[in-house]
Order: sequence, then structure tokens, then C-alpha cells
Amino acid sequence: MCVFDFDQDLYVGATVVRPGQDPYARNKFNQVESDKLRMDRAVPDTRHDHCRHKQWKSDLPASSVVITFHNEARSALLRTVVSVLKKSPSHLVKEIILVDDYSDNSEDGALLGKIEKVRVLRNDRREGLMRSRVRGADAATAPVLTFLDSHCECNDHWLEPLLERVAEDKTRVVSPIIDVINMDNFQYVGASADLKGGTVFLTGIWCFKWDYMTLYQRRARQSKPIQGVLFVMDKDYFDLLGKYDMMMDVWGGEKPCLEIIPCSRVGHVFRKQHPYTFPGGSGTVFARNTRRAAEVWMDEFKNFYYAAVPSARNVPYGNIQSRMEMKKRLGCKPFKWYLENVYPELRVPDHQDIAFGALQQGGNCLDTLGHFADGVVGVYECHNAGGNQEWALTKDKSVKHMDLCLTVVDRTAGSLIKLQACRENDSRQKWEQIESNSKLRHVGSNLCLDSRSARTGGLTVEVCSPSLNQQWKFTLNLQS
Ligand SMILES: [Mn+2]
Repeated sequence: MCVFDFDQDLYVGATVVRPGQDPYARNKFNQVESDKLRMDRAVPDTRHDHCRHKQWKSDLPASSVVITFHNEARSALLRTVVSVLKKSPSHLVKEIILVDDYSDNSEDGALLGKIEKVRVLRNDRREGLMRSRVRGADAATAPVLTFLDSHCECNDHWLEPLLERVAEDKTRVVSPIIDVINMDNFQYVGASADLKGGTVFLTGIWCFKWDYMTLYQRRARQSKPIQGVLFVMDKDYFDLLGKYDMMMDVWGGEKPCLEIIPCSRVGHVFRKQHPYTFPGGSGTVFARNTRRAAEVWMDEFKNFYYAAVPSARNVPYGNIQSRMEMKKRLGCKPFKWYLENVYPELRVPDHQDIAFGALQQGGNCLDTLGHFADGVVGVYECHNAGGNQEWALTKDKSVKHMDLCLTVVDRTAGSLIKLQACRENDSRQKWEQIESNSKLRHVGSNLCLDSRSARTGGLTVEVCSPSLNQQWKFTLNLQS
């Protein structure tokens, strides 16, 4: 059946939220708002201007789109499928493989099987995201695989630039810029706050960024990993990399190199709480996967991972011998090489650093707010993308962002802290962590870093007290 003949009202209507029911209960996003939308609703073209004039090759390899889901809201799943069909040149989508990971209602997936190009596979027990994706990949018949989350909406010409890159170089794993679909009102908003660092837009290459983000993010907000919302790769290359572990790594936040293609945009419903659950609990699975990834790929840098996630040391990670052999067989470069050549702008802690990363207070982080020398500092919602929220406490007691240091210009309680060029032996720039690394005290004045005036002026120093405004935690304490 042509996708536009599909009876949306019948399909979605069977699972609507009843009056009195919590619209967030089932999906952790507002299902009522999702259900209201037409399956082929228009979304704004969020691409950069220069993308709109580009001509994409038409002789590209076709792709099998693999969408895995478990108890997904029907309206969201349907929009995902429809947007793939509507926004892709027909000859480039060979099939859409829906892998139903044992949803409560098998009809969620089965009914969609009537739509053109859609094939439905159903697991007979919960397998989790990774094995489900591998199952879909094994069933795929096109030369290129596209893995897609089940609550996405593809934007204009999303597929061509991705396929073009993979056609050029089969060892590429590529991804679009992920736009945000608001989980409360389902507005299609634009690029994710996590990308605020901006480097993605300029370079298009984002290797190891996810490792970095998840590495810090995990400790920073105890959150689930950033999932591979969408990525595209050559099927043979996928098989070569040893599917299962590869998938684990991708999901766990680790991959050899993922390239962002800025002219490709896909919207995704970001949720604060990921409802996708795993046998044994996602925390355990995730810890195991990331520890495996760290052990296989990160060489001596794995120590930063353990510093960020001390409890990971106690997580059994199984046998990694075959992974190490694969790494050798493929001639992978050491992690240090990637850091220096592929992602030189990533700052990793150096031997001068005592603490590193974001300086957190609840969900907020110390932020330069884009200011430079003589500017004040404030707090902003933590985005875990480094940038203006990246700080280090060094052995010579400075709190640094690049070559700017937190400076106490006036040693009286209530005075604003300024960013100034770091100077050796300037007592106005000396700080230490006190009370189990939970506060930052200015050494010369014995006053503490405080956020009480963050909204009205900026961060200040105040008489040290048990106030929550003075609780700060670095992502990574290397000497604790
Ligand atoms: Mn998702």
C-alpha cells in the first residue's frame, strides 16, 4: 500500500491516551501531542543555506533503513516511517526493516507491514537495542545500512549527503546533525543543545566527540549515554567490524570515527528519561560496554575513564581478546594518535591538572557565557559539550578556561569574579578545593565561589557556608 493511503486514525486511534491518564506514562514524552500530528506533517528545513543549492549525486547506493523499537508510541513510529519514505528519493530506500523488540502489542509493528517497502521482524523475547539492530542488518538486502531511532523525522534531502559520503569511502560511519523535537509539544526545533560547542557545523567531523561527551556526561549527570540516534554505514564494513561488539561500542558511546554530515538533518525526540530498558538493567549493560570500549580502544587514556567512573573498575567486562585482535588486524592507530590527529581540539587533562571537565552545581555548570578577559562568569544548564563549560584546576591552583583564569579582583564578600589572563603567582587567581572537593575556596581571602548572584550579575565570592550555592563538583578529580 502506498504510504499515503495508510489509515493513520485507525492505527493511532487504537492506543490513544485516555482522559485522566498521564500522557507521559507510556513513552516518557507527551503522547497526546504526538498523536495529534499528521503522519506527514511539514517540518522546517533547518539546513544551512549552502546545503539548499547543492546538487546530490543520483547514482548512489541504495540503503536498507533499520528501525528498532520497543513499545514505541504508534504515532511517533509511524511518523518516522513516513518521513523516511517522504523525504528520500525512492530509489535510494530499498526497504525499511522494522525490528519489533518484543513490544507488548505485536500489532504496533505488524500493521505497518502493509506500507510499501516496510518489512517487519519481531523478536520473541527482549534482545535490547544492539542485538535488534544486528538482526535488522542481517536481514537487509541493500549495500548500505541506515540505523534509525523510532521517534525521528527526517528533514529535506537527509539521505543523499549521507550516502554520498559512504559511497566515496566505505569505511566511513556517518551521521546527520540531530535536530530536537520537543518532547512536550512536539515542535521541531533545530539543532540540539548538546551541539552548542559549534565545531560540528564548521568542520563536519566529529570523531571521538561522543566518547568525550559520554565519558564526562555519565558522571556529570548520571545520565544514560547518548544513543546513536542515526548512523549510516556500508554493510560489508559493518560485517567486517564484527557486528555485535561494534554495535555495543556504538551504543556505549565509542566508535573509531563518526563523521557528522552537516547538510543532513534529522529530528529526534530527546527525552529526559530513556524508557528503553534492558534485561539486567541498562546501567549494568552500559557500564560493561563502556568498560570494554575503554579497555579495547583507549590505551593509557582509559585511566581518565576510570577517574570519571570509579565504579566501573568493579564491573566485569568479559573477554576482549577477539576485539584486541581485530584492532590489530585492522591496523588501528593508538588512541593518542586519534586525539592528536583526528580531534586535536579535544582537550584532555594534562599532567598539570588536578581536576578537569565541567564544574557542576546541580544541573547547572560554570560557564564563561561567551565572555573573555574582564568579563564575568555565570552558570548555564550543563550541556556536556565542553566549550564554555570546560575548566581545569591546576597544580598551581588556578581555575582555568583556556588561558583565562577565575580572578578575585576585590577580596570582599559579594564581589564579582572576573575572567582574566592567567598569570603565574598572582594570588588573586589561586583556588583550592575544600570539604572533600565539594567547594572552591579562594586562597588569599578564604572566600568561596558562590552562585547566589548568578542571575543578577555573575558569580561572586562569599563567606564560606553550607549553602548549596557553594557546592561545585568537577567532572573529573584526578587526585581524589
Ligand atoms: Mn531516541
